[in-house]
Formats: sequence, structure tokens, C-alpha cells
Amino acid sequence: MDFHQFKEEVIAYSKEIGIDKIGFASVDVFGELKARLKRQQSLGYQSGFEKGSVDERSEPTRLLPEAQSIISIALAYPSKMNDAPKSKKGDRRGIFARASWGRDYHDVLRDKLNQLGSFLKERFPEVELKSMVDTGELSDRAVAERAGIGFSGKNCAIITPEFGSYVYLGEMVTNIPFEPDEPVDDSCGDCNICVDTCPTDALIQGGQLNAQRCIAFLTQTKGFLEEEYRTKIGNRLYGCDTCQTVCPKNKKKDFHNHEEFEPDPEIAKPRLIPLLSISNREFKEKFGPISGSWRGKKPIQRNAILALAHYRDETAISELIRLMEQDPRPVIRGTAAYGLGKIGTRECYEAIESAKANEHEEDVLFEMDKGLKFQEV
Ligand code: B12
Repeated sequence: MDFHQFKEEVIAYSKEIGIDKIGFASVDVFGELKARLKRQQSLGYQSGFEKGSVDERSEPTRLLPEAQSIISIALAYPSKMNDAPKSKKGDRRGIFARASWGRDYHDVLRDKLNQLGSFLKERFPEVELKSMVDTGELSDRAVAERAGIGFSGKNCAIITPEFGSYVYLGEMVTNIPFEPDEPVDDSCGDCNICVDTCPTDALIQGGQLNAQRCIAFLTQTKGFLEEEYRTKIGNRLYGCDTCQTVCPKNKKKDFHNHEEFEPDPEIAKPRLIPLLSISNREFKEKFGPISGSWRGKKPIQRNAILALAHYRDETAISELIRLMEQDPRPVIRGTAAYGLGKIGTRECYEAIESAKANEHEEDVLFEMDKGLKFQEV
């Protein structure tokens, strides 16, 4: 078989099915990644969302013993929302990060990889393959970097010359000996804007992130949010885009190549107060199809309370009192108490005082006291 010709056919087919960029990489051990993963682990900088051992993550042949190449794909997503509703006083809204706009990208990229897999199988019936999008062992970024999709920026993102960093990544390990592509040159240069702008100093240095401090990670935790971050999270309900929006390489990059990634503004930038009383069924119906709902309703509601507190939105007081008094989840009761304290009207403090008498959970009482402390400031 002429694998050079075959590669050209795969590239042409990928364009036909709407893959924005494709690249080919060798299956050599990812030595630099291995060292980085070990370093991150020993420093406690990992998020805990990573799958597999360091060896599985950096040695593709552990995942597919007959592996000979990796095909990396990228799909561009929009950076601007058409007709974005304004978050106004008395009608405040939260925001989902761009990577959660439109339909869950995992489904869309998996679908593309399945189509690509069928194409390979038709022409090369003895093909063996293993596809991954986000939840697999491989580092999608390390693969993309090697396959020439883009370079690894100081904000950690893979930055493509064409679409900036607003691309989703996925890959397919195959037993076909495709010729590897050349990596793209790193062009961050002296620019350090992302590192300097990160609201929580999570970017330790260019290319190194302490995920435990990254707002994208913090929005996805299920417990009480540490106090240090409660204001910094702002109105973010899921994810954080700061290190991407400030990146000069992303200037004027806004691609609407895929209908699936077009955000519904009422979902990507939803009103905050209705989120506080949304039923499980309604949440699943409305937010289930987006990637930002994968951790369930609780973190989104906790973040919505913190966003209302951030805005000191007095129109939320009655709903917050209801949550503080009646919600079965301690994280929600406690965060509501804290939020009421921050909003800080007399009604808020009186409500916290009286709810204290019926509260037995220590964590929640602790938050109630924190809420009451705002009076002294
Ligand atoms: C865990 C995880 C997170 C964690 C930790 C992120 C992190 N930086 O490690 C949290 C929850 C914080 C997170 C946040 C986000 N994530 Co995330 N996440 C992942 C996941 C599952 C694993 C990442 C990982 O292993 N990190 C460990 C570090 C050490 O490795 P790495 O970042 O993968 O790759 C770096 C190293 O490989 C190193 N490297 C290795 N070899 C070499 C060689 C050279 C020469 C160089 C220079 C560097 C280098 O550079 C790479 C790039 O920085 C991947 C999916 C996957 N399976 O890979 C998605 C993924 C990285 N996330 C993604 C996205 C979109 C995001 C967010 C933008 C979402 C948002 N808006 O909130 C933020 C961005 C935060 C940031 N600045 O990184 C995309 C990135 C797309 C892109 N263009 O880069 C991925 C690839 C998912 C996908 N399939 O599209 N994420």
C-alpha cells in the first residue's frame, strides 16, 4: 500500500467531514510529557480529572500494542456569542466557558473520529485503532503538539496558527505507518500576558499550571469553595477563559464552522436566580447536552450563589434565604448563608441569625458565622 497516498486521502476525507485540522504523529514515548506529569504529580498540581498512569499516558503502545501512528484532529469553536444577553442589575447572569458552548464537544469529536475510523477500515481492513477525546489516557495536547496542530503556549493551550487556541482536540492511535508531520514553531516569545493575568496565579510559569488553583478546575469542585476564590470566580458557572481571551494569538479568532457549537445564549449565559430552584429534570433537559454539566447540578448552583453574592444582588435575597433554611445539601445551605452575609442587608443578617438556631451541620454553622462577619467590615 502507498501510505503516502493514503495519508493524502485521509486528509482530503477529514476536510469533507468537517475536521478543521488534522495532523499525524509518531508513537514514540512522550518523554517530555512523562517528566512533566511526574513533576506535576509530585508538586500536587494535578486536577484529579486525568485518566490513567503516567506510563499509560506517555507510552501510546501500552494502549494499542501494534500502534504505528497517531492521528490528531482539531475542531474550532466560537469565541464570540451572537446577541449575547447583558447581565444587568436585578437580572444577573452567569457564564459558561466557551468550551461548553453548544453541544458537548466529546460527542461531536467522537462522531468525527468514528467516521474517520470507518474510512480507514474501508481502505485498510486490517486496521486497529483506539480513539480518544478528553477522557482517554493520552494527553490530547501533547499529541496535537507533536502532530503539528499547534504549539504549546504559555497558557498551556495548543495554539493553532489558524484558529488560535479555541480548538477541541481528539486523536486516534492506529497500526498504520503514516508519515509524521512537523511540529509548529512556538511563537509566544517574550509575551507573558496569560501568566500575568491569571486571576489566581495558577499559571506558575509559562506552560506550567497548578490545576488546584485554576478557576476552570475550581468551578468543577463539589465542596465548599475556599474563601480565597469566592470573589475571584466572579460570575463563572463553569470553566474559565481568561488565559485564552487575553492571548494576542486569539485576537480576531472567532470561528463558527460547526452548527453544533453555536451557543444558546439562555444556556451559555443563563439567568442566575432561576438556577437556584431548577429541578433535576429541568437541569438535565436544559444543561444535560452541554459539556459543562458533567459534574451535575450542585457545583453550578453553588457557583450561581457566589455569582449573586459577587453582584450583591438584593433581588436574590428571598431565594437565598429559602436555600439556607431548606436545602438538603450542606454546601448549598452554607454557601447561601455566606452569600447573604456578603449581600449584607439587615434582612440578610437577621435571617442568618435565626437559621443558626435550626442548623446542626458544623460546616454550615461555620459558613453562617463567616456570613455574619461581613457586618463587622
Ligand atoms: C485535566 C485537564 C484539565 C485540568 C488541568 C489543565 C492542565 N493545564 O493540565 C483543568 C480542569 C484545570 C482544565 C482546564 C481547562 N481545560 Co482541560 N483538560 C484536562 C485533560 C483531561 C488532561 C490534561 C493534562 O493531562 N494535563 C497535564 C499537563 C502536564 O499536560 P497537558 O496540558 O495535556 O499537555 C502539556 C504537556 O504535554 C506539555 N508538553 C509535553 N510535551 C511537551 C513538549 C514540548 C516541546 C513542550 C513545549 C510542551 C510539552 O505541554 C502540553 C501543553 O501545555 C485534557 C484532555 C486530555 N486527555 O489530554 C483536557 C484539555 C487539555 N482541556 C481543554 C480545555 C479546552 C480546557 C479549558 C480551556 C476549559 C475552560 N475554558 O475552562 C481550561 C484551560 C486551563 C489551562 N490553562 O490549561 C482542552 C485543550 C484544548 C487546547 N486547545 O489546548 C483539552 C485537550 C480537552 C480537549 N480534548 O479538547 N483541564
